[in-house]
Amino acid sequence: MDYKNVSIGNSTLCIKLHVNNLIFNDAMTMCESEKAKLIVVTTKEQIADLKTFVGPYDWVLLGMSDEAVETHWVSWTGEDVSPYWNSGEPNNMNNEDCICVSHLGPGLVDTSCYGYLPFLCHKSFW
Ligand SMILES: [Ca+2]
Ligand SMILES: [Ca+2]
Repeated sequence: MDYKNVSIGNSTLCIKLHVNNLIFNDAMTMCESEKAKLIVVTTKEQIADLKTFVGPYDWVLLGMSDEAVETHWVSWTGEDVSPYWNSGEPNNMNNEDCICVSHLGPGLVDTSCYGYLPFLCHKSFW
């Protein structure tokens, strides 16, 4: 799969799903090698569209973390974010500091930054 323009929430984003699983830091490096970044989505509507796009792939990594300050979620640009979470999340189980979409519910879940997962790159003009 290559980059495609996909309707996500109110925007059209140029995105690509990688299914060669990587940990968070390596996923970001892979996106950067394609002049992209891990995607940042936070609203229920954006998340619903993203789930449709990833189809059967689950636990897909996004570009946000609370690694620097626990419970303070920021995007890779350093911007504060308030993601729409699944019920019971984020639960920081075993120190989960990254975020993925999961088909378990309508929102996002926190997950380990060291798990090997599929991930979504977003190409834009930064
Ligand atoms: Ca955490
Ligand atoms: Ca969690």
